[in-house]
Amino acid sequence: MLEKLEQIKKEAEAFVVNSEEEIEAFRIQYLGKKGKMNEVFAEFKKVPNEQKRELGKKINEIKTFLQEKIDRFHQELQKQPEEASGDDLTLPGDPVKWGTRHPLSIVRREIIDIFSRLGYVVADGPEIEDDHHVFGALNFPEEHPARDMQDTFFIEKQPDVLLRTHTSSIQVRTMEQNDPPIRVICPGRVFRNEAISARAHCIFHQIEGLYIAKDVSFADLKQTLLYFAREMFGADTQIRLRPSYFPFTEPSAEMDVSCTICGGKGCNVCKYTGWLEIMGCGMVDPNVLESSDIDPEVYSGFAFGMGIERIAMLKYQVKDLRYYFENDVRFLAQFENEV
Ligand code: 2NL
Repeated sequence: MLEKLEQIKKEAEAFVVNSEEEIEAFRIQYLGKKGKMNEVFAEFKKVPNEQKRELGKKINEIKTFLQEKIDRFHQELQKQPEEASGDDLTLPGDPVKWGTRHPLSIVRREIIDIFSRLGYVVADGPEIEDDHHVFGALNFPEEHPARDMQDTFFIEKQPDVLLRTHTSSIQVRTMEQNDPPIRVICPGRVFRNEAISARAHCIFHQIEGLYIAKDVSFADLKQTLLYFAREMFGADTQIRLRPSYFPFTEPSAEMDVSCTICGGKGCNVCKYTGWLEIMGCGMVDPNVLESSDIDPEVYSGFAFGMGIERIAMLKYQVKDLRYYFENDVRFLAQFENEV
């Protein structure tokens, strides 16, 4: 009998309930008229008198245990719904930390903003191109070294499939699809077969502009670029144009801005020249207009191009191109306060 009582206690200890009905079922099973405790009590009556004292004590102990267990079940059940609604579901969630804009994105957006104030619209094009849009339509001679596997990533030679080496291919597509006046700004990723170092990378970003209309002159080019330089680097910025060469422009020039660090006095950033080279530009070569079916006798235009990495290097004093592509948050997090 003692064993039976121990068994009842063990069973009851392991019992779990989830509702009032289950508590009542528990009570009936153990303390009900036909319950386990009454079975024990019936047997108790037959027990010899000398054992009654000890057994009676045990029976009372288990009864109390069962009753307490039922009381605890009731308490716990009442507590549960309260606990669930104890969380205030209207509280704001844990804040997610915002990422930061990449310096190249910041600078690209700034350049686009400046030119959109002059009426330029953004144009886009494919990164995988053909010889015609990257070289042929841009007056590159047949034997030009850029057309070589050594300088350009070819996916296929015949027919030619290659990664664009400059964003000028976007402008060629724009000229093929639109009649002048054309006023576009073309940002994009470009690819060149170069050994990676602090100053060169096989992937970089350019932004080019193209303006074609009637009577566009070199003076228009110069004033447009002066406006850009002053918006980008500050109202005191000076510019200078040096003669240069590109296959797609004639005449061509490099544009320098007065050093953004020393203001032109000379420092180690401008190598004590007072000037920083920031872009190439020129009047669109008549051959280029003709290739895209634009009559050079009626229309003229200018174009310019710059490397976004270079502008961002000057703006933020980034000393190594590789930082732009490594995704190191210690570098990226420094642009937290930029938009
Ligand atoms: C540079 C120089 C330049 C252009 C890009 C261009 C495009 C067409 C026609 C004529 Cl469709 N020109 N683009 C012109 C001069 C310079 O970029 O140093 N870029 C990083």
